[in-house]
Amino acid sequence: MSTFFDNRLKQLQTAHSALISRKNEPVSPGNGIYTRFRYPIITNEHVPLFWKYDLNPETNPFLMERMGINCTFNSGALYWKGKYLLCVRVEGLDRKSFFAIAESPNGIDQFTFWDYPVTLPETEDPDTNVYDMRLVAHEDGYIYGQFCTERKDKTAPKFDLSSATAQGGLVRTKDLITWERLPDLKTPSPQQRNVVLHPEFVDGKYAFYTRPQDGFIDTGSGGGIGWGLSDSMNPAVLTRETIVDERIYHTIKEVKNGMGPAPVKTEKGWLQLAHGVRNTAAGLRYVLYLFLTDLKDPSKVIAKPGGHFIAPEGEERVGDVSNVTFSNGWIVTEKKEVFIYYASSDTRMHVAVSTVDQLLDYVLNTPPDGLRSAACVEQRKDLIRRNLEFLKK
Ligand code: M1P
Repeated sequence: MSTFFDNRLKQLQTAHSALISRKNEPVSPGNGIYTRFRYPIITNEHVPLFWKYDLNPETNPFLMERMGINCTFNSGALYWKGKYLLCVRVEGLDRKSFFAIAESPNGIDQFTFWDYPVTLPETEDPDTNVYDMRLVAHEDGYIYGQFCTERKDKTAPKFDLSSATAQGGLVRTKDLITWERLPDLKTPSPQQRNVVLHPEFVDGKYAFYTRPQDGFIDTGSGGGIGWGLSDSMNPAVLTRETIVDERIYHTIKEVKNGMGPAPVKTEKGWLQLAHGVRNTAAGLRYVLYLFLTDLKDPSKVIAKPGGHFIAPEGEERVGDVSNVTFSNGWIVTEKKEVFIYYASSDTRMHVAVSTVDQLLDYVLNTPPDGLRSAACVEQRKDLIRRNLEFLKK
C-alpha cells in the first residue's frame, strides 16, 4: 500500500469513527413539548466507507469515491430487539433512493448502518425510484413496509421526461433482512403517496391512511389525508376512501398534507403525526403537526391543535429541498418516551424526544386554529389575561 493511500485511508477512517461515536446533546430549554438535539443523527457522511470507496489500492490508487451518497433522510423507525432501528431513505449521487437499516443503542446517537442496504423485490412493473418507508409491526405478526414507488408516466408525451406516477408500494418481513413484495395498494385515486398502515385491525380489516392525489406533485381534488379498509394485504384493495384530515385555506396544510408514521396508541386516543404543506414566494414549506383520533374509530379526529408542531430551524432550513421537515418514523419506549425522527430539507435526519404525557398535554390543551386573525388574537388575549391575573396573586 502506498504511503499516500495509507494516510488518506487513515484520515477517512478517523473522521468516520469520530462522527459515529460523537455524543449528541440536548438543546435547552426548548419549548417544553419536546427536546431537540444539537447534531443531526444521520447524514451522508454516516454511511460506511465501503459503500462509497473502492478500498483496493490497486484498482483505486487515488482512493477516490466511486459511488458517493447525496443524502440520508425520511426514515421509518422501529424498536426491535433492544435497538432503535431506522429504515433510512438513502439517495445516491445518481438520484436513486434505496432503503438501508441503521441502528443505535440509545436512539439519539451512534447510528451505524448494517453492512448491506435492503434488497427490495420488484413487481412485474419495476419501480424507477422508491422512498419514504413506514415500518409498522402489525398485530397480524408481520412487519410491513409502506413506501412510495415512482415510475415514469407512460401516458406523457415523448418530450416530457419529468411526469411520473406515485403509488403505495408494500412489502413485509419478519427479520428485516428478507422482504416479500406485495402488489401495490389499489385505491380509487389516480396516484398515492404517504400511505400508512394502521397497526391494528379495524372491524377485522386492514386499515390504511392514504393521500389521494390527482398528479405526481399536486393533490388536485385529493382533499387531504384519506382512510380506507381492505380485506387482505395480498392484494390490498380500498374500494372507498374517506377524508380524515382535510386541507384548509390559510393554514399550514393548505396545499397538501400527508400522514407521517403509524399512530401511537394512548389511553386518550391515537396520536397522529403528519406533515402539512403551504406555498410561499420561496417555494413549498413543509412542517409537522400532531392530532388525536378516536381509539375505537381511528379515522375520527377528536383533538386538533392549531399550527405546526415541528418546523425547520437554523441549519435545518437549508438542503436539497429547503424549508422542509418530514417525518415517517417514531418510537415509543416502555417508559413512554417518544423518539420523533424527522428529516430536514430532504438532506439529513434528526431526533426530538418527548413523552406520551407531554404529547397528550400538547394535543389536548393547544387551542385549535382560529382560522381568522381576529379569532386567533382573541385566543392569545385569553392566555394573556389568565396569566396576568395569575401573576397578580
Ligand atoms: O420534498 C419534500 C417531500 O415531498 C414529497 O412529499 P409530499 O408527497 O407530501 O409532497 C415526498 O417526495 C417526500 O419524500 C419529500 O420529503
